[in-house]
Amino acid sequence: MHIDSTYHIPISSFKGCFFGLALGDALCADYEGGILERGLWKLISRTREGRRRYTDDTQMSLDLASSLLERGGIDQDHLAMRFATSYRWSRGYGTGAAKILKRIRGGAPWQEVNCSIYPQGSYGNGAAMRSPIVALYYHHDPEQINTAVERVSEITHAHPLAIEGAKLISHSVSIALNKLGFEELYQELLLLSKLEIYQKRLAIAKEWIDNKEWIDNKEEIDSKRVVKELGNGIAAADSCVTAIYIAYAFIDLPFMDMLKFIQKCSGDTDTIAAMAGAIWGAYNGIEGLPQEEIAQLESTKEIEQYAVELYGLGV
Ligand code: AR6
Ligand code: MG
Repeated sequence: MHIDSTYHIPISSFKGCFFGLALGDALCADYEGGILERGLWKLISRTREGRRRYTDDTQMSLDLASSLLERGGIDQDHLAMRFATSYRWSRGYGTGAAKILKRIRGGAPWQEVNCSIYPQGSYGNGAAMRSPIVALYYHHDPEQINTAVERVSEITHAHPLAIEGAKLISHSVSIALNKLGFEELYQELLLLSKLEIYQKRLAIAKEWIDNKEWIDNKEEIDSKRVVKELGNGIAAADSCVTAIYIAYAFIDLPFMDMLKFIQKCSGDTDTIAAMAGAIWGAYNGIEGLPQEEIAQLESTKEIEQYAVELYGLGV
């Protein structure tokens, strides 16, 4: 990555990334899936203290941050057990991921269960949604990101599509932390991307960002077109490029406008918003996020503390 070594990443970018992820997740969870899922989430979307609850995206990101900090790096067995002990059905985990985590909690080694539901492992976006934390941990040494993402992902998501999606998201966060634009991001992701579906979708995103028609003409971005060409599903291939595109399309616009657009796209709204939120927050810093919404979120002290500790590693 061609990073300007004179640029000093502020702590605000770390907080922005972690809070952007959690806010995107919590504020878009109401909009995920069909009527039943939305109805159920409305019932449990607040904690007893009235705080806004987040879902598995933020939970796994907190688990990853705590394990990395505690172990001083990636300890896959420790991380697998941390993911498994935090598992609660009420956080809305994917069905395959839920089964894997329950088996790990029951004592099965992660290496034996990560391909027990699907022979090649899960291609869901569950690895990508936590991958921003890898970028924060390795911000002083981005060359480590690819291998680190592979090791963090394969515990629950061994499929190449899930791993490549997670790498794209992690590198996007890294680029955004360094305040670089979409052109630099695209060049970086192009070098990294091996699978055709990602290459195709990245090229579409690039064309749309280059054209910027919706801004010049004051037109809205067409959500139907985004869904049709980039996807809005739970598969990593149907959501990672979508999140990257949306984050950069809205990079100079308000965070809540971005979330409203993601809600309009429907589908896996919370995870697309978590990934886009992490990228947007890394670029714009915590000052850009709606403070009144942060004040209502659960576990804000924990998120803040992890962001500060992750930042401290590179200073
Ligand atoms: N073959 C067929 N279907 C698959 C495969 C595969 N190899 N991999 C995944 N699926 P999962 P996640 C389908 O369970 O990625 C939550 O809301 C299958 O239908 O690994 O951790 C999160 O917040 C499976 O149930 O979950 C995310 O938004 C589904 O993809 C989302 O769910 C999800 O894979 C995915 O979370
Ligand atoms: Mg989700």
